[in-house]
Amino acid sequence: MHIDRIDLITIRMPLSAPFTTSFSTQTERCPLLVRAVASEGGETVVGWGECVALAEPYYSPEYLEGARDVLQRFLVPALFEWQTSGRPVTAQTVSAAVAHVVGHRMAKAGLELAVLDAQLRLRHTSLAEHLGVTRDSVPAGVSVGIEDSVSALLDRVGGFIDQGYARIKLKIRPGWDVEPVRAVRERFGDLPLQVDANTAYRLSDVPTLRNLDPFELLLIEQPLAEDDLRQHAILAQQISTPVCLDESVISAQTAADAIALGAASVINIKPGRVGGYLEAVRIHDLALANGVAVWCGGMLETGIGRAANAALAGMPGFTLAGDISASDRFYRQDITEPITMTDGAVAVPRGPGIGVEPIPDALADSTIHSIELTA
Ligand code: NPG
Repeated sequence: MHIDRIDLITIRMPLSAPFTTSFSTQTERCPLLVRAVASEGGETVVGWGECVALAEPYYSPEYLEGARDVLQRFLVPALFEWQTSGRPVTAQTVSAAVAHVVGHRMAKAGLELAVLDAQLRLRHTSLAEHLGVTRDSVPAGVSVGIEDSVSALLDRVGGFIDQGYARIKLKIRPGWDVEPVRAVRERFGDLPLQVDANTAYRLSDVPTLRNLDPFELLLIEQPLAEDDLRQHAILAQQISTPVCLDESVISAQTAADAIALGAASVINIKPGRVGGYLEAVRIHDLALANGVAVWCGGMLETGIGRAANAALAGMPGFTLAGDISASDRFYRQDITEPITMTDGAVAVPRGPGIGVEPIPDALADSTIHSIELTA
């Protein structure tokens, strides 16, 4: 496969409603799409990837403009140089081609997905088939932001339950934890429920976190800081809610450390956070071998990332519902055909590659910045 050209396309998508987490309120999303034009044996295809970095470095050190810069100045040139020196360019070699660039996993993941999508399209294979996925659909979970009041939260949750979501995740932070969880349990009974703190607590908050124990949550996600693996292990001994890691797990290596330390009995796998789908599969395999449950997280992806996540989430270790919701959870208009939910599940895409591509008009309408890089 020869990569002829790579475009870095930044788009702006307003959210249908503000989304508040313990670290910020998002009102719009500006994803960075990676478009790879690739050819082989006289056939030319376009592969798409999505970089999940947020506009600000609040969730992770990476952020939109930094990711675009590192892609433009280092990652894409490194891939072209790798190709020019006669080494094969495949999704499996992207990480080696850019290994000398430290970190920047979200940027690397966007590039790798574009190459992977192109490669699979050239082979007329779907990502699901490539991953050995046999399921037709995956259960759809929904992430519910922090609201201004408990009654507003109950309305939001009620709306998602009416739509058929299979699992609810509540964002929490100090001051917005036990009360909203109790209210949701009292109103809606024993629905599959979990919470996500996005690093907002300290070990000194154990008494508060223990007050969540009676609600029999599926898990508490990333209660403590990203680099507090040892403290998560201590916390896991002190509460009965299973501890799940998100921000802390940036690679198969950190997943292995977390499992060995007892810092996580569940892992949220976000391909973007860990450097791509290939590393995500490694974490899945490692977790499965160690009896650690995994589920697929989300970063408010467009249909591009959402479709690829739906394929990944079909792998056997994904035993918990992921943050794989329909496009209309966040966006009035997606840039692809909308990802939809039926009976609480999202279909595993079966078309070539990731199975979706941007609708040209929708892409053009939302594009705010574009860079063209040629081999
Ligand atoms: O369904 O795509 C989705 C969003 C799921 O809550 C979600 N993501 O920390 O997991 C997270 C969280 C997030 C929100 C991440 C905002 C980044 C920004």
